[in-house]
Amino acid sequence: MTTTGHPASGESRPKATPARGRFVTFEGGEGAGKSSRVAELADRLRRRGFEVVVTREPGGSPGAEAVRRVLLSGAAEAFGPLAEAILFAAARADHVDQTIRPALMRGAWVISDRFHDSTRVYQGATGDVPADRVAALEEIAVDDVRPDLTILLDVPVEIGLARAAARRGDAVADRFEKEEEKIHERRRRAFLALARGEPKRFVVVDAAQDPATVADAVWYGVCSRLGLAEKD
Ligand code: T5A
Repeated sequence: MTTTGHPASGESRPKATPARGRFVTFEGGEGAGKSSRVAELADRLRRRGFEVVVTREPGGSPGAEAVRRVLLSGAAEAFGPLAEAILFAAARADHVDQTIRPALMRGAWVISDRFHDSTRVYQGATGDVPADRVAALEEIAVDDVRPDLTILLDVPVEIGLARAAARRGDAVADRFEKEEEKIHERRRRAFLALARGEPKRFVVVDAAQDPATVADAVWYGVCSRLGLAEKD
């Protein structure tokens, strides 16, 4: 029996089926508009009467938020991409156990601003952590809690970085934002390759359009893929 509240410690983890809510993740590069679109989608779903849990990565549970601070400050950068990938996985395991799985098991929708595809892209495809290690960490962290739908907000790198810089103002760019433009380009291509590889899970939305148009495209993707009527 679990007494610690941390089943990822090695005890068997409860399964998120069968009375399971819906799990939607948003992915994309810097400044793609994920946080904005997540909030709008949650509002639309709540107006339909659904319980919706909005969360994010890295973070989404007290333990994972503590790891987020370490990762985004750059404090773990010196240990290399594999160590960072392990920290992202540790944060994700806690996030899944403390936040996502309990919500899904009570039938709520969960919308996460980033999830395991970010590790595949940032630490894997463009961080040089071998794919088999990324897959092994993912298996441990995610277990059976896989997204039903992933919205990839695709935006040209220069537009995304300009939006992120405008929003940041005088604050310093974080560990990943500050990297060279060509790395951001590789990340964009890697996300698109993931989407091509799993077309049933992904919906790719052109996020360079105005916010209302992007929000409508997201809503259409969610309704058409997850069986909701588009209009009230
Ligand atoms: N990471 C994360 C990894 O390396 N591995 C992992 O496994 C995980 C989970 C997280 C960082 O960690 C890395 C990836 C990231 O580098 P973060 O602070 O959580 O960092 O930031 P991001 O997820 O990168 O998100 P951003 O803060 O860059 O931006 P969003 O959420 O995509 O965009 P948003 O909604 O904040 O919008 C940015 C600005 O643009 C405007 C908004 O109003 C806002 O000002 N905007 C638009 N403007 C014009 N047209 C539109 N359509 C717009 N949409 C939004």
